[in-house]
Amino acid sequence: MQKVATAGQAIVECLIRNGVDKIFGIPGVHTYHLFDALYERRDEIAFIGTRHEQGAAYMAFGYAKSTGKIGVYTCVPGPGLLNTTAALCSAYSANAPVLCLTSEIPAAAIGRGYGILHELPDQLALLRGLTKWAERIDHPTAVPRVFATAMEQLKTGRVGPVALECPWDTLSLKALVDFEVTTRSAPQSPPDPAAVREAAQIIAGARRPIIILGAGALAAGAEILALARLIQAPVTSHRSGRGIVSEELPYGFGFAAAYKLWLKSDVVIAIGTRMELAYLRWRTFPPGIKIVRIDIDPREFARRAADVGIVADAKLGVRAILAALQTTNPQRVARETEFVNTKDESRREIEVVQPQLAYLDAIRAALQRDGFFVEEICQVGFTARFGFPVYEPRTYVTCGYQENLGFGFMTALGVKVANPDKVVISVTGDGGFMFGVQELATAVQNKINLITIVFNNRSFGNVLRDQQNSFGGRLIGEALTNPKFVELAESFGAVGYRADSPVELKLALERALTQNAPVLIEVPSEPGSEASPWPFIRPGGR
Ligand SMILES: Cc1ncc(C[n+]2csc(CCOP(=O)(O)OP(=O)(O)O)c2C)c(N)n1
Ligand SMILES: [Mg+2]
Repeated sequence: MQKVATAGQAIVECLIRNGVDKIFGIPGVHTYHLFDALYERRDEIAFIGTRHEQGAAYMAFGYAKSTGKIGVYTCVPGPGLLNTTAALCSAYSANAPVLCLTSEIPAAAIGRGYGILHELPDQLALLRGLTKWAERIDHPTAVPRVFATAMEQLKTGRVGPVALECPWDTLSLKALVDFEVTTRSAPQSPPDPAAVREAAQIIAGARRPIIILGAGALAAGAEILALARLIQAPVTSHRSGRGIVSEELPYGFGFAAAYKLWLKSDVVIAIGTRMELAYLRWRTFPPGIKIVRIDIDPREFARRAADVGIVADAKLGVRAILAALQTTNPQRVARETEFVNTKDESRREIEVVQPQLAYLDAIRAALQRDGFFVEEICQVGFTARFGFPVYEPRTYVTCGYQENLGFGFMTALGVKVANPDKVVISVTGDGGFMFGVQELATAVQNKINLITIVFNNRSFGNVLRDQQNSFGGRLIGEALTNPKFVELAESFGAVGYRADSPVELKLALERALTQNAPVLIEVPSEPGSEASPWPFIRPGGR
């Protein structure tokens, strides 16, 4: 199809052609022509305005992370863009397909240093440093081609965020645009048969194999479960890979439980993961353990060497291994009872992490198995990583290795927009929640009816504990004076409850689930009153 369009109209046309039906953001003079084009197509693509650009970017992140679909946000260049960078680097660290659409100063002024409204010295370089791929759109006719590459970057190989900037004046430039661009997506190369044979040989010889998953394995759940059954291996994950193999099954392990078997393992099969769990959290490798890795990103094998590295999509890689094992896998002793017992034992051990675990039990009981749980950098969030069982892929939403405080509530809003019929629960500390409190207005205005539980210990609790334990109680920067959260929620037009115990939280959640509005539940506690979850995240000390 050819038609006369501004660059703004061409961008919106390309968004729609690529199945995008939601866009988050804040308008400004540099993006008016993009917004006018969005107005024209408002029946096909819904715009959701936020109260700060970080909210828009986190919402796009939550949308993408919880679905695997492209999450799109738009912002003005310079400060608007800079406001989104923590979310953008989260999308990078959590392998989420987020598309950032921003503008630029007028094309002819770029790089000249006039000091034009929202000018940055080299915005494109900044974008390239924060994303998998970034490009400038120089002319309306270039939009379909640039977009095609952006989509390819978003959908193929290792997933990550992408950014496009289109200068202020270019957005309103009109031209005859041809939208029929053909992309030549490279076909997925099959895994190297020699590497597969070698991997299968190692796995066939393993007596106590273990499987560790990351975000790269999200689409390979059925194959991985088949492999786990065939070789009688426990399956675990640090964050993003949780729920790929349900923790309801004997094979699905939270990492605290998996650690108990890790130390006795002889082969690890790591699929679509950087292996942060083994290298940075557990840090102890069982002597002589063999490492087999499957990863679509060949650079991973340069970072962390493997005995056998298979460059492949997780599904194709595991399928190939399964096929190779058909003839070589030995008769194996069933380990299901051992697995169930190990998990029971681990559950008894983690019971000490109170009151967080009791609150998480109340949440798990209230949340349907396919409901979404969005973690945070807080005491309950840290505990959830090993103490909140996950049953479905993508339902445990994390920010990956950035661990940026405050991501949770805003990300959860995007999760709810993408999954309006599912229950979405955001857990957050008082500190983290206040990073995005203004987006309560966005939730109310757009009827984004999520449930947010604010654990209010009137402090940056993790900092408080660290300063107490490692700095002799020289407390600085940890104490927080907070608003009255229930009244705060109500003043925004949301529903506010308070729960003083796990039993009360359970009741509050039951009420929350019947509300047709965003709900905030405040759970107050004394500063420093939570047991440390860290011994189970990083065994042997921080
Ligand atoms: C963007 C960012 N800033 C600062 C930190 C450092 N940090 C980690 S945990 C934490 C305290 C969190 O406090 P709160 O949200 O109240 O949770 P709590 O630990 O009290 O449960 C801080 C400041 C961080 N991880 N990310
Ligand atoms: Mg706190």
